[in-house]
Amino acid sequence: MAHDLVIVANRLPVDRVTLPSGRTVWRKSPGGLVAAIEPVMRTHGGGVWIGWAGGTGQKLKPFQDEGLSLVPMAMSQDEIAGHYEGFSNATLWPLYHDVVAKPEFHREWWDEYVQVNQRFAEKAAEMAARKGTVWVHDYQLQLVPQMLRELRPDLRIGFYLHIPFPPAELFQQLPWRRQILEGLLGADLIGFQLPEAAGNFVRLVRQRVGHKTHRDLVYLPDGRTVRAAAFPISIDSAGFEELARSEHVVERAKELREALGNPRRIFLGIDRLDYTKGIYARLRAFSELMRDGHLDVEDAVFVQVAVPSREQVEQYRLLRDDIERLVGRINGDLGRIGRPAISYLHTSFPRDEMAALYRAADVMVVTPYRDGMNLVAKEYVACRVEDDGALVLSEFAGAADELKQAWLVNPYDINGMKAALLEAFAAEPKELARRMRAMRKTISQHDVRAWAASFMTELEDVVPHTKHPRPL
Ligand code: GDG
Repeated sequence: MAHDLVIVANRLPVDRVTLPSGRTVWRKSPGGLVAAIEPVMRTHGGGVWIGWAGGTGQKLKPFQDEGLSLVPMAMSQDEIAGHYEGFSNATLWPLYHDVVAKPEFHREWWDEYVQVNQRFAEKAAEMAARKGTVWVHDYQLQLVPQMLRELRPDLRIGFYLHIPFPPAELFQQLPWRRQILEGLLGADLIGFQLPEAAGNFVRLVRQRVGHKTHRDLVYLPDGRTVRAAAFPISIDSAGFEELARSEHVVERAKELREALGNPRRIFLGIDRLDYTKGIYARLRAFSELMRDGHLDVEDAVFVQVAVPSREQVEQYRLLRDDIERLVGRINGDLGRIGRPAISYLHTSFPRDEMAALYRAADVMVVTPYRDGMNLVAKEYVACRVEDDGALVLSEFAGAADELKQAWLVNPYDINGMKAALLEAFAAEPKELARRMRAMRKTISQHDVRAWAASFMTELEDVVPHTKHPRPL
């Protein structure tokens, strides 16, 4: 069946899980992309989502899940190692995040990346209706727009990058930089989180590929025009707010406080266990405040939820060891019986439990070294229905562009972070309310529906293959 809207993403919005009984079921997967796109599909009357279902080898048939049409793509062991764990998560991910970790360049990984992108493009070409719209997502699939355009020039193609797009000084390290730029230029509209990222892309296209550009437009020799612009992503604000107000979540938040021994203040971090998120530095900052006597385990506890992520990639395994060693040391040095300084959980939770944690936490600490947006920061704000609670937020998260009333910090500056944590800890209710009200207003006006609608509207405005006047 042909579809007017095709979403192409690395992952499907569900994971295939094998239960202890041996039965396999589909479970909604955690992660930024899923939370953002699902409402879009529903408001566009269906459409189809193409993506990997996790796991190896199995050839699965297209199926429906809670009203969504899903097309699973099979990945071989070699493809997972080369495309997913390798080129996507050990080359592009660190390169696009300020080389916080050293990117690895391997030619075999690149070959797998090309091969997987080609297969995804072919599947999208097969599923899309004539003159339909295809929306491709994220760094794992940057070659799909060009490959798809070659197969189906009739389509309208949009691409959205969820992670930062680096400045030329970093991007040009990539041996395959030109192929990536040309791959993206197959799209009619390329969306980024922030204007700086769109600017980085346009500058690189001008310098490296030699195309004419004017502001956010790129003029291709074949007469096509490509637009590169910022569309900051958001969350289902009303949905989170409703959840936060629900009786069971309010009750659960109280239980959580009690379980933690009713400390005066609860600090909270929730992140995928990723080296870009700055978990180690934030826990150190917090522990130094305790060590120096500014905070006490009777007053404060830090709840850190570290969601398991990319566990086959070496850097992630090393990071887990580092963080768990640090947590053990901090609790060993500073904790008392029944009163750890850090309550550390290496797990993921259902949405209700996340909302209860957001409600229970007095200070939310989000300190990535670099982050495309960071939805956790926005979700916290949406859940603070009483206009209380403090957000400590890294300047290097995309969210800092909008959440200006947070305590903004430089995560490389441990003393600066300590000062901000203390201020947030001690802030007066009036000050908290002033800041939170302003942030809540921002979040309620820019939710994920508005984000998707503005991207789709701009994409639909693009008329493929018409010549736009060139600037003089
Ligand atoms: C990438 C970019 C960008 C987390 N743990 C659980 C859980 N989550 C949900 C959160 C949130 C999402 O996952 C995480 O999104 P983030 O934005 O914080 O981070 P990334 O995963 O790195 O996302 C990022 C995003 O894409 C969207 O464009 O903002 O910059 O890196 O929604 O709530 N959800 C549940 N249980 C968990 O344990 N249910």
